Amino acid sequence: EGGAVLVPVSDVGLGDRAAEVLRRNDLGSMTAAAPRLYPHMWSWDSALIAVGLAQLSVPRAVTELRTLLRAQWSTGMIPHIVFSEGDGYFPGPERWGTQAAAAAPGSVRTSGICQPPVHAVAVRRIVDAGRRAGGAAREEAEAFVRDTFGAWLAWHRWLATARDPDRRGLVEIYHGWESGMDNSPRWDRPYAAVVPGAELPSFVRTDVDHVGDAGERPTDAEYGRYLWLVEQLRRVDYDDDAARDVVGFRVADVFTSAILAVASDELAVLGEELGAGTAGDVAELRELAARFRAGVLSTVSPSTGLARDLDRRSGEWIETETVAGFAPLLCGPDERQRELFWGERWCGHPALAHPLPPTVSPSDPGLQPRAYWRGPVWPIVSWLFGWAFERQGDHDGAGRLREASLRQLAAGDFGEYYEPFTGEPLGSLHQSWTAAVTLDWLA
Ligand code: 9YW
Repeated sequence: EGGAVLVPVSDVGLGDRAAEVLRRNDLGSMTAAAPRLYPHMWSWDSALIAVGLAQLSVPRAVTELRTLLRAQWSTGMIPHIVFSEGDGYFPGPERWGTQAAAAAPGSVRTSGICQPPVHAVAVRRIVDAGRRAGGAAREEAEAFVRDTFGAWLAWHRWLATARDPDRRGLVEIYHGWESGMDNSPRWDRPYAAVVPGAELPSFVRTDVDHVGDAGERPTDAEYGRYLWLVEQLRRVDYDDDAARDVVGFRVADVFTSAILAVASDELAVLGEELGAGTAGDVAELRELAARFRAGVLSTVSPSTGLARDLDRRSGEWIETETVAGFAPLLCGPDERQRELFWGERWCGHPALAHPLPPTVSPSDPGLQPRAYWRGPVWPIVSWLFGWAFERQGDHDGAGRLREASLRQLAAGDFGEYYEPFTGEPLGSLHQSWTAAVTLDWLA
């Protein structure tokens, strides 16, 4: 990134450094997910970034989410990337070709897929921060909810219809990118069935130029499949019904489903508190919360106690032991899962640098400690569980995750992800959402 070098950690506190990262990545009305690797706005990043911004400036946090909503499709979908003027990221807007999609917005360039719906969690945080600050901040936060309640509701409705046509209470995804956990071993089997056609236009990756070691990123073969799915969706102009028939990857994602459940509850409470939406809207959100929570619970493996994704194309359960297996714990209290979470197959594993959930169980020999979603600890994942624990009244659990995370983050690099056994920051440094959740933990 341009500009001066960040001041050493000894000179200023961790919170000041985190705020500085968000300031530097600020593009005006959106925040780049990372200075070089990700020069655009990502959907679930922007929500978590708003959680951090709310601690610095409620109006700036509101602006972040208003920018995201300007990119919402007429179907209700919130796209996973809103492109800035910046370049250096592939696939960019030309490759996505979403201008041909009937539902895409006219004035903003976006991708054509989505990401987990954590946004209502951020809206709640913004309202709470506004109320603490009082005065104009409170008014702005509350007005924001009244203005945008319908847009968030449309987003949840779209997920519950276009992506759960059989009403199983599980959100289907058409691309690993939609899960936010791009190359998680959860997706290995479904991706094995994705065979890029000869018609796949050639491509040059740029992501590997921005990290020290390409081994921390997905492989070229993985990228070929990612782009083939984009190609399949593009050919049907991202039409929801057509996409379902043509796309080579269709998986019911249990983690996204848990987020939809808990975020629907949050949105219902906000609607009620602020008199936004009708009583019917609030009741509908509560129904969604119940339906998706039941869907999540229906996937739990009796033998491992972990929730599973379902490959809709092969009909098979996905049994890999990843952090997504704790989806039930994210959307409600669950004693058996809580024990597993702190137990020695997970956060209590003796070899971990910090008692935090890695993306793959440290007892699984397949864990790759430096490889993206195949083993490293992602601070935002720890934050989501801490937030959920707090919400469930488990202050002890939330406090443990907060303390361990702040120790992991103390050097002030704000890594995209961390090596679980050494605590080394990996991927992009000065990652916006890592800085943002740090600010929330410090508040
Ligand atoms: C990519 C921005 C995004 C996150 C995803 C993460 C990564 C982008 O970065 O994906 O091109 O690989 O997997 O969850 O939103 O931080």
